[in-house]
Amino acid sequence: MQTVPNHQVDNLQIEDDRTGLSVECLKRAFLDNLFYVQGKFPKIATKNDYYMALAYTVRDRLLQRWINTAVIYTERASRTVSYLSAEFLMGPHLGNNLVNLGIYDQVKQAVSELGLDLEDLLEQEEEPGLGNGGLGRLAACYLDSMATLEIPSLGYGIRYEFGIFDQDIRDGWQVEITDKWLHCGNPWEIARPEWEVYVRLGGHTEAYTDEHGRYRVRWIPFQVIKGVPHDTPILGYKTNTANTLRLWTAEAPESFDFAAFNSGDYLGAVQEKMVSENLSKVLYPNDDSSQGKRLRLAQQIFFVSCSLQDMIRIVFRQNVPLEKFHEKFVVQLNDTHPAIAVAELMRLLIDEHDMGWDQAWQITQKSLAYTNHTLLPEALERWPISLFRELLPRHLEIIYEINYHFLEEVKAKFPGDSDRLRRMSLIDESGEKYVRMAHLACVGSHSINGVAALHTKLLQQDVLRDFYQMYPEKFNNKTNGVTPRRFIVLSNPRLTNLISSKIGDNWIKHLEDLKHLEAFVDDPEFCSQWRSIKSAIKQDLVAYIAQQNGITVNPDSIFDIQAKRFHEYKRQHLNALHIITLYNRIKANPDIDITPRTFIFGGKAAPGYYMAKLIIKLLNSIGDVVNNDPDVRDRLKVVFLKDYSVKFAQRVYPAADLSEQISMAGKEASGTGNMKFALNGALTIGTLDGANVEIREEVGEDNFFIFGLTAPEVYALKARGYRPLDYYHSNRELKAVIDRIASGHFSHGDTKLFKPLLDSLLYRDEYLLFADYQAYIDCQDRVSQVYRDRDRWTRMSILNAARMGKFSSDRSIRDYCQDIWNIKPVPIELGECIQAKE
Ligand code: Z57
Repeated sequence: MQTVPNHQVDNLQIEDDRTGLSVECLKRAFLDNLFYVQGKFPKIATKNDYYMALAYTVRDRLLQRWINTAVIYTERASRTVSYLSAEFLMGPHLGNNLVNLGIYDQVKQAVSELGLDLEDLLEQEEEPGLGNGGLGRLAACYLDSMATLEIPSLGYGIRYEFGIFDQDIRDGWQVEITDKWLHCGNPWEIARPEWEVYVRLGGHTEAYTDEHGRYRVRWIPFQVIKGVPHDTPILGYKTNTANTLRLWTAEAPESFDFAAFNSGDYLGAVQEKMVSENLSKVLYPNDDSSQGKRLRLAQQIFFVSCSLQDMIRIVFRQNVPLEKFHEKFVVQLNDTHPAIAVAELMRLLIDEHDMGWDQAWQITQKSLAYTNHTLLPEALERWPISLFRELLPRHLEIIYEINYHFLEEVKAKFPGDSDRLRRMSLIDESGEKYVRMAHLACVGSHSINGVAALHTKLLQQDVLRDFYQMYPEKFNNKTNGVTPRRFIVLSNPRLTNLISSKIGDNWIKHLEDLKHLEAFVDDPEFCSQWRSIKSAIKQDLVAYIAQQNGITVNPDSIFDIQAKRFHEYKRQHLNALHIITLYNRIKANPDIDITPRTFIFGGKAAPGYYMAKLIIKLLNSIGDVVNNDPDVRDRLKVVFLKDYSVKFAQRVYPAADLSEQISMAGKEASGTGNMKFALNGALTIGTLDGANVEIREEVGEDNFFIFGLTAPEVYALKARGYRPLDYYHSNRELKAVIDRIASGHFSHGDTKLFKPLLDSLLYRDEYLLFADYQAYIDCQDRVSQVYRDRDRWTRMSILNAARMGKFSSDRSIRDYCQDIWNIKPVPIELGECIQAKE
């Protein structure tokens, strides 16, 4: 191991020390950071010290780009996207920044010359799990693409102290453990206390007349919370752009403490501080469902108000008149979680900046745009009026006034249609009164988009039908996409190198170029390289599973993977029915010729979602029996990989042969895991749901395993009256599967354990597992057949990857820029405006 180099004998400039990209320079900077930041030298440094030293070395190389970007945006007062999201599921930063800076190989060499392994150091990073699943990860992919396309943008959200819980599996059950992602410090963020803002909560309002004789409202809050921004640079791929992710932490304002301190109530002041800090304490762990908790509403107004105030500060600093707010910023609302922005922007413009209602309303509508991510009724946010009044009395008044004007508009367009008024009102008055956040978002925005073609169509026909009839011009589709930088270049270097060796590396920024791979689909040499890469990656996962789960897996078996949040509509239990079907076939005929399969599951269940947790228990219980039954002879293995995360996902996607996308049609808004699997050469078995429809269109129906009812067929069946018991009685294999579970075969004879799950299937089956069962089994039998034809499978795998160009998040962001944001790239030149040294 080398020692710290002597600075005197080296003639590097300080700038080079902080920005240089040569291996020599990187080594020096690394040791320098180890010494001066971590206070360690190689002999006593831990792995984490090395990780931190490397992270700071990389951060130093980002800062010049970051500062340059900020200066140029400020000088030009560039039009900017504000992406408001309660979740940003970023994944580890280090590897991604190495890829985007284009210094992965140099750094690998630099650390290896110091006797270290880069993969080892990357493994050290605790990822910021500040999101639940698809919605939060989409926000992260979009930040990557905006930076890569040189689009000025700010991501705004909450810096949760505890992100999504860590998942452990004990006795087959999910157990939640608090996520302490900050406990070793976070080298990627910089706190900006100088830009703190204050957010009010509770209290009451008072009307008064101002000096111009105008009616005004004063809000006397019960509580004030301070928001402190923490900034993380978001680097584009091989550009000089470094945008910002700005996350807010909640603190108690000092002035409040002081009052209490002076009165001698020191502990009371500390108490107050703790109450305030609660606001950014923890991420709500529900994906696709809303709980209606008070603290959650407080989190929403907190980050929305902080962010809008921050934007107004920027507008003033850049000498843009507030009347032109909508020219400087476009604010994209990631679902309804930030929909309170409609009322908050109105309040800021009217109450705090003296603007009139009509002008404020124009600016608000022109600035805001709303993305819907769900068709599930339980995910549509509604807040009880009583809670709203208690926490946000002024916002409730504003919402009532918006509603008044809005309903007048509806009356004018649809005279005499009182039922329509009742359906469209911002207030649900059918029982206890609620504020409907999706309605607020629709009314207050100039654009409403769904996240896949089918989803947008269903929004227009069903969930938001009245709004589509009222404002057809606001509706548009923006099919989701994923970033190829993280989800193939970083996570699958072997495939990346093979692809680039054939078609160059333009595809990394222009994913449609992957289509040039089609020219090699009949090249036996290429096909065999493709196959051996997949096989090597599967081998890596085999080793991981052996070490993690103690299960021996056959690397030649089909790696059949379902990795996503647990939810009944996603139907992980349909997958379970297939496993048991194969198991029953083996039990009935142990010598049956079966294509070996490894069923791999990953994903978390919301802690309060009993049925989802029971499904996890079922999968683990099936694994315990199937994996150890001598009759099975290792032809089937069931593996539950605990604590699925972005970091882990990067390992899983490249290893898949088969991607399970089997939601009930009409329920999955888009899905994005489906895209990541296919991009890495997995074939999909899926329903015609969400973006599956478009993936199949792109890869060709011969290269996609489709099954099951379509969305219209689902509605028709439910309308006719669906009777799951009929399927149970008439389908011999299905009955045997259900009876096998009911018999206690997977629960040590306990016939009660899975009864709630079985009852819900037999007597309700809301997500039509029984109706789709036979089609699914038949389709899986076809998969097993095709897999036996190695060459055919490889060909299909290559064509899948080659035809995924559409699903780059770069394409999605270009579409947002064109149709909604009206924003053009602002290229950043390095060097001229800011030097690292005076
Ligand atoms: C979430 O992850 C999604 C929707 C929601 O309403 C909430 Br809350 C969380 C997901 C959808 O379920 C996926 O289908 C979609 O691909 C993803 O959002 C990104 O749009």
